[in-house]
Amino acid sequence: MRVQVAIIGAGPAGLILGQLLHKAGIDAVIVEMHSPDYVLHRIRAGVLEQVAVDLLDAAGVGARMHAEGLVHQGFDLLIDGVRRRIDLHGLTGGKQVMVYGQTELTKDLMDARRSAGLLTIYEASAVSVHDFDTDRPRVRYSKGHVSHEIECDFIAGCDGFHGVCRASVPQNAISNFERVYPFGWLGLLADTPPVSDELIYVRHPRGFALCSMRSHTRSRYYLQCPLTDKVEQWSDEKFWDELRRRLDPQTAESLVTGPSIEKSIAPLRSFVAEPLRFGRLFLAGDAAHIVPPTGAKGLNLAASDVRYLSRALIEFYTGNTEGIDRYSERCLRRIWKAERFSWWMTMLLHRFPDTNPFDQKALEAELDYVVNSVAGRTTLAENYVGLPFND
Ligand code: RFL
Ligand code: PHB
Repeated sequence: MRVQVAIIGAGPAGLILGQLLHKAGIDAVIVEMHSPDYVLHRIRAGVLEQVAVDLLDAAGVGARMHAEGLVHQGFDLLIDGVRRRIDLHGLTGGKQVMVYGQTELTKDLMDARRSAGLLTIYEASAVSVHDFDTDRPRVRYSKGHVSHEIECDFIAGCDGFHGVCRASVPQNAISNFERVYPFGWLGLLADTPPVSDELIYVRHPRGFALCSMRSHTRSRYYLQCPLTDKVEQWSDEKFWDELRRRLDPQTAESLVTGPSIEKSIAPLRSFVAEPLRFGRLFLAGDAAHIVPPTGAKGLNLAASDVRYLSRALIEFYTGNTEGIDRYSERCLRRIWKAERFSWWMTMLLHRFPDTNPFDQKALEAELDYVVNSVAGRTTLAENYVGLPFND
């Protein structure tokens, strides 16, 4: 098979890129190791920045998101038992975010791909990338014990943190920057009405908690937990009890509990690989960087990478190589700001087992400043809704 662009991975990055390229008349195939069902049922992100919403509109997949997504103009911080609203809309000159589950977004993108008759090869095994230092890169994979080869102009590595693309780059050509956190997030999804109309980020001596949602009837909650915890140790009852303990009495009182639909533990990590381009191989999304979910930036960064990448590839086919030459630098400027913000939110709101008492006091003072100064709240708000593009 020969295509212009071979995309590895059918997560949000790969699917959005596929849609944007299709709109521009560029021929692309997606190669994904898992089944459509598996990809559709990974419960992950919930908050989209305006730039991600705009991109999904540009890709022609925004209709259901606008009909069913929830526009949020603020969120609450619950610190030392006191709830304080961060007025995103007021602090940023009218910006807001969209609460719409990654599963729904993935479904919309898959449906659009299917109805346009675009090829996605699911359940591909032994995927490998070759010759990306030439202008004839290749992708090999097996399906049903038969080996296949795709010849292309470019490979887009949208295959997530554990993917094959970043791992195929020569070690001496790439630098990795990483920080791992000594805790995870235990997430629970339930068909119960959300405890509040807006998200609540909770800092508590027992650990961080987050009250989020997917709709008016479906809630998503998270608890900071030790990395050694196993999901099986957390009955639904234990989860709800612990969440109530981390909330203020009034919020705890209004919490509606019910059986979980899903429960999982995710470790927290900050990671950036540099650069993002290796000849004709480009990394995008979680393949290139990971943020702890505290700032709700992972999916949004994946969207902003593929915005740059789609534009770069479209420009290339009109004879201009500036976009592909500057892809890495443009993405990294935005990535590092989101990395900094996600790290900062994580430091401020979580309980670190080994923080010394001075650092602890300094963090508390910083949080006090952020919440009680307009400048502090504005910094938080403008990063949360998403920084503007610099191009
Ligand atoms: P994905 O979604 O991991 O997709 C990569 C795809 O590549 C496939 N793959 C391969 N395919 C072929 N060959 C191989 N060798 C392959 N190896 C892997 C995989 O099967 C998969 O289908 O990466 P992508 O597209 O870059 O998207 C990134 C986002 O999924 C991720 O950043 C977000 O979910 C992060 N995130 C959040 N982001 C937000 O913007 N807002 C949020 O509110 C938010 N909340 C979250 C989150 C992530 C979480 N977890 C579970 C880490 C909450 C949580 C709990
Ligand atoms: C979610 O709803 O899954 C969610 C929301 C906000 C975050 C992280 C996760 O910061």
